[in-house]
Amino acid sequence: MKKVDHIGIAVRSIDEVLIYYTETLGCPLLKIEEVASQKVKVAFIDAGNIKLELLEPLDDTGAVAKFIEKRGEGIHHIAFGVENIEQRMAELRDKGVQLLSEHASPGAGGAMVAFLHPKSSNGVLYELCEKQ
Ligand code: CMX
Repeated sequence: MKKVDHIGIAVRSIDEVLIYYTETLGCPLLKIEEVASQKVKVAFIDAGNIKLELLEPLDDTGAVAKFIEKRGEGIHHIAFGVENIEQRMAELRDKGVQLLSEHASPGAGGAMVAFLHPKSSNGVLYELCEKQ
């Protein structure tokens, strides 16, 4: 992996925390969108050499809602930018890494995404992210 694309941060309410990122920290808001397939609303923040992705649950059943319920708000995942996601997934699978899906699926910003199980990554949820 050569590039971290973004860091995902689970929050209860984007509306409530946005001013902290934009005004207090001085990092511009890039865009807000809903990713229905992941049951989240996301806000991308420009933090210079990297983006922060604020993740707000859309309901009580998604992965981020469960994360907040169990652990509270905080760093949720680290996303590597990759060029050929299906090939990367196959390479990692061959190396014994546990992936959370057979194939990549559409994520925020029109990217194709896939996740590595935190159990096979020392307790860290990693995302692979291929921009289209
Ligand atoms: N980072 C690190 N560990 C995590 C984690 C995270 N984000 N989320 C869950 N875990 C850990 C749990 O603490 C738990 O560990 P223990 O067994 O030691 O307690 C273990 O993983 C299993 O967790 P769980 O609470 O039982 O939750 P689930 O098994 O239902 O789901 C996971 C965990 C990672 C498989 C699920 O969250 C998932 O499929 N994630 C991928 C999709 C996703 O996260 N989407 C949201 C982001 C969308 C986006 O970026 O657009």
